[in-house]
Amino acid sequence: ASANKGQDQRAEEKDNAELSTLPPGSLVRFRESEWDDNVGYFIKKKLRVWCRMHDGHWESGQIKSTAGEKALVLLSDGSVVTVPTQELLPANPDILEGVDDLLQLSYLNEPSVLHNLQCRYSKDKIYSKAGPVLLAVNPFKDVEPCGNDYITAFRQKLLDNPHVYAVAETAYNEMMTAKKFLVMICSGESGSGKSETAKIALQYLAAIGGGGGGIESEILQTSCILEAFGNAKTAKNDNSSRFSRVVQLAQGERSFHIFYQLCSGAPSDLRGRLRLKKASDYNYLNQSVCLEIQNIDDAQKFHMLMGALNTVNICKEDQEHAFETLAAVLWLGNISFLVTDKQNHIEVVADEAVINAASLIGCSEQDLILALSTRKIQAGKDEVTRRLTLQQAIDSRDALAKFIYASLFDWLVEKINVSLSMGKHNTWRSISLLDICGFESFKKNSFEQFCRNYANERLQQHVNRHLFKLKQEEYELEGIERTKVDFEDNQSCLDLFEKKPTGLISLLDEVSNLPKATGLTFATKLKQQLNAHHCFKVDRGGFSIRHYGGEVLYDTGEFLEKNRDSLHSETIQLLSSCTGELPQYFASTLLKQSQSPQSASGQLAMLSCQRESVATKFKVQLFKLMQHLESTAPHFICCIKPNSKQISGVFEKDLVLQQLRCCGVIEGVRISRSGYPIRMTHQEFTRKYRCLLPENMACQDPLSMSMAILQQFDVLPEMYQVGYTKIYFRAGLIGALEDVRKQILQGTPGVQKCFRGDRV
Ligand code: AD9
Repeated sequence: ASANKGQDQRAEEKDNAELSTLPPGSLVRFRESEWDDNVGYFIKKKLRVWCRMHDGHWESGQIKSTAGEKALVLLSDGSVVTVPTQELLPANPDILEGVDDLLQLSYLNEPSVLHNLQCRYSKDKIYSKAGPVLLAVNPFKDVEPCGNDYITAFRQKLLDNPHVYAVAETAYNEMMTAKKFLVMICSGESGSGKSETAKIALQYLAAIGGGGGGIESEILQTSCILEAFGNAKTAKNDNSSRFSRVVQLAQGERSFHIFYQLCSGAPSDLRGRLRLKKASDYNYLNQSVCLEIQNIDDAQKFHMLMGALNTVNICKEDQEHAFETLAAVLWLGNISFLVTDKQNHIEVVADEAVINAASLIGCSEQDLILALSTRKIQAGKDEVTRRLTLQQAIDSRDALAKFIYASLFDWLVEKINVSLSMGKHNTWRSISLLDICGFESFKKNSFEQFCRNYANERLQQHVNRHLFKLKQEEYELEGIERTKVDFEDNQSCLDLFEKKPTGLISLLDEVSNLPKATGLTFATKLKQQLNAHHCFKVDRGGFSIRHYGGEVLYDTGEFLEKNRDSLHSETIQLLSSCTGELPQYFASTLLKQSQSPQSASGQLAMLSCQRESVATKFKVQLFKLMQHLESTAPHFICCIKPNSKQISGVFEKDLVLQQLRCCGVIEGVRISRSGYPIRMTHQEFTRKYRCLLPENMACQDPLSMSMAILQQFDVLPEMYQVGYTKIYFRAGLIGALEDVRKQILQGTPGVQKCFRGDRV
């Protein structure tokens, strides 16, 4: 670590000397007029530049000469090209290659940032810092050292390189000293490594905060359980954290791991009790022609899961209930319908699927058949029973399966929390780990991407507020001067989603409530209401939104079906009358949540028409999450996927650049460096450095004393700003003051004089 520091310092010194003739602005900005003025300097000093080629990629080279707007550039492969000077950007000196923190780069343009990350990645250094944000580039193999020795090294501050452990250590210390609520936010696109990173952080926190009572291993084993029930194979990630994919799968993808684990790993007595078949026999699993994941043994994973459930103290009875419920979901998916008339009305085929599903949830076959094939409606004062059409019956069956699975997941989380006795612990300080789904843009984007990207807009605003707005507001409050750094606020895009009654979510709910509406009806409604919004465009039968991460085209085709939560009173009634412990519990939880003061049957009727749409539920949950985040001090980890093939050693620059833009990294570094990254209250500063003042000066108020210390040591005015309550420093200044303080305290002769003469 100290060798690194020495190297960084030398790099900084050399770099500063080389760049002393450049105007200060060019250190933080690229594409500025100063750069054009300094092309001559780059030629004279034979400095490297980045040169944008015809296809848009950047090559490094040296300018040989310029003529008008053109430059002759010698590329590193020996070839010479002529390019317009506006296609050149300054490159960093070699000595800065692969620095730990992007803040240390002299030039912060995109090719320089990418080059730095690629250099580090090629040496298996997957973590870097971008000011306050940790960047983690997915290695797709085991690289950065983890484990107990390293935990101890970070704990004892023997290591200080960028690492998830270092972030967890800082958060832990902040929590213990300031007794605050902390959150570590892992963001990034699917497959970028958020969950793995969160697990590494959890490993560190469990090791240092577990208290040796065995709770560490319980906490770590929860990942195994939550992954089995909450993760699935997708096209982008073999182990992706997902939601709602029980009834419908895309080609090549799988449902939640637990189904396959159960089908291949359950011991024979359990198989018998659940009447379990092979995964390929279930419609919910065989529709995507993908039953296995390369190099993954589902049966072995099932045994590991059983071990984890035991470690977390989920009792055998509860485990059995959970497996019964899973088998019930699979059998529900095998229930089929027979069309009996021209109106498409159906009858349920009373086969083994009905028999097994009914027996596993604990109801009679007849009750299950009625709930899936009929609906009671009010006709005046009378209640009449209508038969369902094929599509209605399928929707009703699938809605029941989804509800049971979602409830099972919530129940499991609840059980784990109770088992870990979360409720009994002090909650006046905590560290939360947020592993949030990342921004997504495919060729075809549907309701799932709509929800994800909306959540990411919100999260981005949170990041913006912290990294940009709060910082600027603080400077203003402190009454200090500072050049404003522009950043794009995404409030208007959020308004597009949230405004009532004409935002996307309100309009989606309005159209979803119309029984005969289609995706086209929705698209037409949007066109009428939102065409004037600058983030919105009706596009190719759907619509597109200008997100902070780029424009995304949404296909309205399945929006309405996915947004409707078609769980009807018949199905809720069925569950509440079941003898199965979990189905009954799920129905009663649902009723409690409705908080209706009516009688039970009245409640059921109310509930089926009052149930919120999926988008609205998502929005409410997101608001709760944001409320929690607002009350916590955040630490950001931005995970980056280096290639789309999920393989190690390949770094696709365009893909990485797009992600850096999406998570606002480049903007974040700019603002951090253009400001004064180190701050202290006047009290803190004077407490530490009053020893540097002659005794007769060390008794004024803190602000005057701060000023006196700075004057005493002749600190350059551009190195600091004095606010009303705090003092702000450029990076590097405190280190210099610290050295002098140490030497004065050690009584090194002549130090003060030398320090003053050199000026900080
Ligand atoms: V999703 O939004 O849930 O689809 P994540 O969470 O971003 O996604 P995940 O953590 O699941 O991605 O990582 C994807 C895969 O990358 C993992 O299954 C590992 O094979 C691989 N990975 C990620 N991070 C690391 C790491 N630090 N070391 C080794 C890693 N492999």
